[in-house]
Amino acid sequence: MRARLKDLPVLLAIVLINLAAWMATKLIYDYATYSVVLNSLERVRNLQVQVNPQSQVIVAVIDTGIDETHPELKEHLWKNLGEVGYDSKGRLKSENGIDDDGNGFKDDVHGWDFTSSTSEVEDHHGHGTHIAGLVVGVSQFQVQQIADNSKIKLMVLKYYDPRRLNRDAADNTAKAIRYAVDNGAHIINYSSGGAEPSESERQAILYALKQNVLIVAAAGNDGLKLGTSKFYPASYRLPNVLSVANSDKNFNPVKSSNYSERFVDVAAYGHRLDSTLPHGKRGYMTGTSQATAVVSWMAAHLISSHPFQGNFVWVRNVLKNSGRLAKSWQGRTETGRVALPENLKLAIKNLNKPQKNL
Ligand SMILES: [Ca+2]
Ligand SMILES: [Ca+2]
Repeated sequence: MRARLKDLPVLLAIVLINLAAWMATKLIYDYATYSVVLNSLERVRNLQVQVNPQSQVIVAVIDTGIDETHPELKEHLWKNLGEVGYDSKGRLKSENGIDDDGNGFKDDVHGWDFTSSTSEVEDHHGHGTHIAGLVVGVSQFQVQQIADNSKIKLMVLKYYDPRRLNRDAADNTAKAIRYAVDNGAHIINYSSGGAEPSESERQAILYALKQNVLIVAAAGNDGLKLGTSKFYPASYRLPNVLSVANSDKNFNPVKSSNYSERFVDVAAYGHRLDSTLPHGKRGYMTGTSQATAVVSWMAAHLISSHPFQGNFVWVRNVLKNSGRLAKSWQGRTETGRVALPENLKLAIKNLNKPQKNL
């Protein structure tokens, strides 16, 4: 039935009421949408401020390789997930001779040997296996302070093999640093160095700096003051290199350790430390190499125990400044401190306390 003319005001009223109802609904809906967006933004903002502690911390150990079968180390080996499991032809990705994850390296499950350009990372020296043990906290004094080291994973990068001399070690180091950065290492442990600078090594460290990766490096074992004497990478004095001197457990400098108020950041225990050795053994070694590995272990715990700021500067500063002040180290490192796990634990506890709004 068609509407008559006299019904027009009623019809108009109905239309107006419906229009008002639609607008009100839209406004409510828009406000609800707006609230959802606001809440989402707030959540994202909070996430940016509070990144959860890492479920695992990957430390790239640039050294002489590792005993992959050592009972104290095998559970700590980093796994490149793109090179495990089976390929489409049913072959093991770890052994098929194919670069399954396309990172430029074939079958690199635990890391890479830059001396032979293969994924074979066996340690024919012993140094790398000892350092790897300290990075995952196997030494007696480490276990006494922090027993659970299960979150620390080792990316094994071999830059030196005593069976292959005349290879450019610094060039291998540079390649290893780039591999570590590209494949997700949080920290790079470099318990080595040399008196000559290398432009390729320096460029690789700058590459790590851009990607926020910390390099913990040895101060060297010449018993010299760094300055006129050089030991690289410490002597590059780059902001993402934390250089470490060797202290005995009475907080005295070990005579063989290099030192400098300007080129060495901090000291750590590195004197007669027990750790893993090839063929499933254990043994003692001394040096700034060992002290460096202890600091990398502490850096890994810091990253795994506290909402990570994603910034090497923060990690470096906490490690440098939370150590114990020691008179015998005044003027011998920048901080005059010895980095100790007990002090780091205290620092983490304070960092994790709820912050009051000022
Ligand atoms: Ca690969
Ligand atoms: Ca493969």
